[in-house]
Amino acid sequence: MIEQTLVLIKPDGVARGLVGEITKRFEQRGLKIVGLKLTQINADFSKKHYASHVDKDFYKGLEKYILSGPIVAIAIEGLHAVETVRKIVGGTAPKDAFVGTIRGDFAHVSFEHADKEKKSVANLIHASGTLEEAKEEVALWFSIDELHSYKRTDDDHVL
Ligand code: FUP
Repeated sequence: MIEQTLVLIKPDGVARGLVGEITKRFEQRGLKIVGLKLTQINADFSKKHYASHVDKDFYKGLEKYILSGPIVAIAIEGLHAVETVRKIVGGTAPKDAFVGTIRGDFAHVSFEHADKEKKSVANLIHASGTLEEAKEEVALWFSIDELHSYKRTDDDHVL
């Protein structure tokens, strides 16, 4: 039941100075950061990460958005981590994301508005959607020696 999943704080989250606030939300829930880095990706890497979206109409805008600045990549570990992280992140379109989620608390843009502006929806975060995707994405973004195993002092209380 202990899973690892990938979170990306997208360029808008980094540019808005939300790295600490966003990271805090995973840590306070008892989830463990096992990998962390600030990185700027290129178009080839974006196409690997978004392989399932490359042929979609919105991909061009999505690539422009994801290449627009540095990204914080975080590998997160915990019980049911994939599902728990997605709940903390909230729905894809910030307009519809529940208040209390990251997207619901720090953004409100809709797909309609983004489409009209010919932009990608700036939704702050990426989080793996399934366990299979999480395994692939953690392996894409982190090498083995960038992932760390350690005990958190509150593990005995949280787990
Ligand atoms: P999510 O799993 O919530 O990250 O969302 P998806 O994998 O479905 O989409 C990836 C990104 O593409 C989203 F973060 C926003 C963008 N997107 C659009 O801009 N327009 C769309 O119609 C669908 C997705």
